[in-house]
Amino acid sequence: MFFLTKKIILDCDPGHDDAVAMILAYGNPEIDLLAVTTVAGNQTLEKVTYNARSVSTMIGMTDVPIAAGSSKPLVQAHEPADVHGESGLDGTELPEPEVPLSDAHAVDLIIETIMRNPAKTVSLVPTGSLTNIALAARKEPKIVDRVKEVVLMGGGYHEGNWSAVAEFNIITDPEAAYIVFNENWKVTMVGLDLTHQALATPEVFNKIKNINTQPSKFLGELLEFFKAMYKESQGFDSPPVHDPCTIAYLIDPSVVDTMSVPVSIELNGNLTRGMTVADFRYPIPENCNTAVATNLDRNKFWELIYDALKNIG
Ligand code: PIR
Ligand code: CA
Repeated sequence: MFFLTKKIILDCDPGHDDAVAMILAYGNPEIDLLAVTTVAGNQTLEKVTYNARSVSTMIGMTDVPIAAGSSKPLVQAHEPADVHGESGLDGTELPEPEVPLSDAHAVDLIIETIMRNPAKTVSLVPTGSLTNIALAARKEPKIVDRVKEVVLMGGGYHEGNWSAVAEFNIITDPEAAYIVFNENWKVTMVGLDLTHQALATPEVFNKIKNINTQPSKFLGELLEFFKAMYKESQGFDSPPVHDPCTIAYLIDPSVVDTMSVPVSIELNGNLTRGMTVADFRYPIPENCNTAVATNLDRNKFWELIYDALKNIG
């Protein structure tokens, strides 16, 4: 099948699964990765930015600009996610970054990249807290009309991981999420309901190992660490690899089923702050510009990951 190349900006906080998203975005020929921007989330801004550059170096991605963004959420204090370890990418030896860091702030690089490209050609793919994206929409409101769509990893309509009802990327900056979900652009939420289907099973580990390249070894080590942490902290036998599900959806929409429903961000609940409240009641309003991901074609998803690794070599 023939797909048109999709231009994307990956805004991330690597992060084990963010690293897999970078690999998929760079290794898949349908994706034109215009920029990688970073945001404090899984670890401090300094650490996740180092990690983004280190992963880029490992996979030979020397031609994609990397810019650092917000070091803090809009309102609350920053809180790292311990499942990624002290470095944010524990479990392997990270290569010394050989790719430069852009002088631009992530927010400016995001705006500049969207405005320089034709309207409705660039998709924004946030896989961390939504701070940079919210700030970009506020600093240059024209981007809202101009982007093709926002496909983000975050939230969940029936699942939480950081509270009973909230997911890490949303609860770490709910005000930013509120801005992003309420702007007049198309937002597809690839949340925990979907990403908890993207489990790195023993079969997946084997397949990755058998590819037998430096990047596949690197990825195998990262996933081993993630697996151990997920077992210890959340009781999973196989760890969910959240972030690349966004990219997989953009490459081939048949990998991820979605449903268009209104989604609102809870800011005030004592128990529910950071919840992504999806309203499945009939009828769905006509002007609904939010959608949620529901079902993953697991085989197609993992095949995309293997192919990307093979392409990277
Ligand atoms: C945070 C993450 C993953 C696992 C836990 N327990 C906490 C990060 C991932 O990088 C992903 O983007 C999202 N946040 C999943 O909640
Ligand atoms: Ca992430």
